Amino acid sequence: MLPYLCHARRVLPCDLFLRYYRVMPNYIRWRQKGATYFFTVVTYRRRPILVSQTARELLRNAITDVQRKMPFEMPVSVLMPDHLHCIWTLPKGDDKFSERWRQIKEAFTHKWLASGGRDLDVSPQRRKEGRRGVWQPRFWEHRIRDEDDYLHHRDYIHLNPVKHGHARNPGDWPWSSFHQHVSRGWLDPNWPGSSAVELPDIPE
Ligand code: NI
Repeated sequence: MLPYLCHARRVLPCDLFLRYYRVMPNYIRWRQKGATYFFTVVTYRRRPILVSQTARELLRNAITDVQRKMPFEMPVSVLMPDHLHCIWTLPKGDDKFSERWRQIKEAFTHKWLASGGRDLDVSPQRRKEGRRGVWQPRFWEHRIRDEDDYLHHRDYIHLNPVKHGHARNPGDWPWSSFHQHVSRGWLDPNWPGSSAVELPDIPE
């Protein structure tokens, strides 16, 4: 996709170079803190419960509560009705993303059920372990390798509402970090327009 910085000065046209610079400092800033990961987290049996106002508030609160106890940054995210994709950067030397997700899912489930949300049946064994039918167990995780990998996953996330048929353009879907990236000048409001975007191969 975009060449590395040392090549950029020589070969890139001016506007591309500027666009490149607008993206880069943030990736470098996040990378210096610790490892960066891409995640996909899915609801139990893909029930489309996540974009109701209640669910959105509960999920946001669950994430910020966990962030307060165990900090991480979430520079890119998108909420779909039955799953979410996001990128996290953890503090240096910290790889406890599973514990963070466990707490986020647990807090959401607890509040969701308390607010009248329904769960689905799980097996008696699962129920004995305290599982409820709200989230699919586990999650998809990928460690971001470099700048290109970061940009591919960022683009994948912002294009997800289009990919799943919920929106014609990334800007049409409200629950996406695309809007923040536009307001900070990192992305054009009409992105991707007619330009081809290289996306990673991700199952969800
Ligand atoms: Ni998706």
